[in-house]
Amino acid sequence: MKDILSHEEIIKNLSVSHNINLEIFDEIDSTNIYLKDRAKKGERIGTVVISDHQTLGHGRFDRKFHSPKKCGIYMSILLKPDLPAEQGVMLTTAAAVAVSDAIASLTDLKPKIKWVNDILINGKKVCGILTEGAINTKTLKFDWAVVGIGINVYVPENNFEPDIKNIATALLKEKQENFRNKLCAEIINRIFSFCDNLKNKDFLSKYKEYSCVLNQKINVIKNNALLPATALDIDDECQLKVRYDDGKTELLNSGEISIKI
Ligand code: BT5
Repeated sequence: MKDILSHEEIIKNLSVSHNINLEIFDEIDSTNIYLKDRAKKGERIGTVVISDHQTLGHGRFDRKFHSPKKCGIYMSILLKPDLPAEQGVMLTTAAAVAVSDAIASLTDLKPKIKWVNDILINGKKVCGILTEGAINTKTLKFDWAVVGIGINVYVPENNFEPDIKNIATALLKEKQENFRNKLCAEIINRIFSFCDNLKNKDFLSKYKEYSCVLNQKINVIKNNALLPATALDIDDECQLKVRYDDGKTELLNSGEISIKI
């Protein structure tokens, strides 16, 4: 069975009314790098870039995102969200719900979201999301934003690289014809529909339902220190409210903090 990324198959499954400009690559350095560069040169909003392989896939803080050939989906979407810059995390949140809903619609899996940008299956990471953008200095809103999504669909032939072998997983054991095309389309449909209504934050309640950190003991990683805490809530700005073991509470902003469950 083959699962080949196909422009035609993805377009066939799109239901969004937006005029999407879809580009597919066999190989690229990074779909985010490419699309950010294009955005700076005036690429039109609604462009979606998908690659079968990335040589320089990256995550937050320039961490590597492994993107082996024919095993995953490495996708970037160019958007112009009507949001103040400080609410950029809303895009990552909406994308996480879109990917989780899309996975749940095509499989029997139960995706969980680890605040703020990881999607897990059975406690292991199957997807990471990275939002990058340019802010207009007059309006302090986004001129554009690129939402980058990396998903492990199949386990690589020689397994995951040693550094992620114990923390990564994939959606499927066996190849399924057109699965990646269908999943891409399901994600694109949902992201564009959430982005049309970002202000009413409909996706936030779903985000909480998918969350695997709420009411759990976690470790907050701050300035290289591990601080034990309990995750209490996710507020309307998608900040994580935690209570440390000494009783103090804090609202965490995704920019600076990582957590371990
Ligand atoms: C992320 O960063 O997880 C965001 C990843 C975004 C990747 C997409 S792919 C399309 C677009 N183009 C890009 O260049 N990027 C975006 P972060 O939360 O910083 O997590 C990075 C960490 O995840 C690494 O340090 C590893 O521990 C782990 N990791 C790396 N590759 C992985 C993989 N394939 N599966 C699971 N975990 C991985």
